[in-house]
Amino acid sequence: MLIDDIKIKVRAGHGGRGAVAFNKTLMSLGPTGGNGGKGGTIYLEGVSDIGALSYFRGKKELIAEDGENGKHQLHDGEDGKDIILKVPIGTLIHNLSTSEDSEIISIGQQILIAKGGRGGKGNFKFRSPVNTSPTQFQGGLPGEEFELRLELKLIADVGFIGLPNVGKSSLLNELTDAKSKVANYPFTTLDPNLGAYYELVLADVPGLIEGASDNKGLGIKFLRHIDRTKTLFHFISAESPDPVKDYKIIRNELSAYSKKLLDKVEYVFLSKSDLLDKNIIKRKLNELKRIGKAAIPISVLDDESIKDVEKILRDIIKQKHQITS
Ligand SMILES: Nc1nc2c(ncn2[C@@H]2O[C@H](COP(=O)(O)OP(=O)(O)OP(=O)(O)O)[C@@H](O)[C@H]2O)c(=O)[nH]1
Ligand SMILES: [Mg+2]
Repeated sequence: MLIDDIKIKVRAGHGGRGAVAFNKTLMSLGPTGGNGGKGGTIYLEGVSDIGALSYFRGKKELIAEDGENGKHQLHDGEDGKDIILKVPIGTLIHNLSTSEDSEIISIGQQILIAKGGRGGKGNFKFRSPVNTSPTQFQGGLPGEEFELRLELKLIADVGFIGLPNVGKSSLLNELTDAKSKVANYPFTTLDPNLGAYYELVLADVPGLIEGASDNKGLGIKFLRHIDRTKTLFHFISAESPDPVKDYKIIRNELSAYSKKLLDKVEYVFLSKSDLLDKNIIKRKLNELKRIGKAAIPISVLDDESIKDVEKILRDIIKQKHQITS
């Protein structure tokens, strides 16, 4: 199971205490207490592995090392080791303690999430002409401590949606190196799958059914992964007795998750078009046309139709460049 929503506690290291110590040689009785070390800081770092949040499963609290206390002879305590936690790109970090949100969007990007406490000053730092034998020292400061919710929202360009068993995974496998499981029964895909078509990331989302928003089937939690895609590929099987009804079922479920999903650019595909007679395909396309949807017939067994899809993908790539240039 893809872990895409998890709560954890993080606690950065506490700073070490400053030392109180004095030089023992007779000629100089000055203070020699060293400073405490800094507590370890906790960072999150972006990685490409979308399964990286599984590391956090069963872990309640992640604690960085404390700084060492200061020592005599002006030796400072060692700093506590930092912790760098890997999270998939597309992870939203909700700090439940401060209500602040941040986000990891690129590989290698690091975000500081809990700062280690500063180490305290040793008595050496308190010396002065009027206080040549100071006994003061500072304690270390506590490390920051937060409760976090890590929520993965995949960063994909195109989201594949539709009822189960309509050929979403088959097309993903056809277009990319992905090896999404394909089988002739509903709910073959249990977790979102990603594939790369040149620079585009395509996301195959588990099938939706009527009532998914009331937790029927696999529910609609996966729709978080198309929250941020610009474009949707909406698959309707040519085998469906009522393509318009299928279309509306999916749109209703999208709307129940978030109205914003309805505003995305949408391509409607009448999939598995090889299975039916041309005239029947035409009739089904017309039914969709009557509700204003110009569907495109596709089949993974027909090279021409795959080329049609690739043309759409190339256009999306072009548009992406226009936006960024
Ligand atoms: N004839 C034909 N069969 C297809 C085509 N595309 C997919 N199939 C078959 O349809 C069945 C379902 O395909 P999948 O790709 O697993 O469908 P899905 O939409 O990912 O299904 P879920 O993961 O359950 O939501 C499999 O048996 C595929 O071999 C097609 O273009 N033509
Ligand atoms: Mg599938």
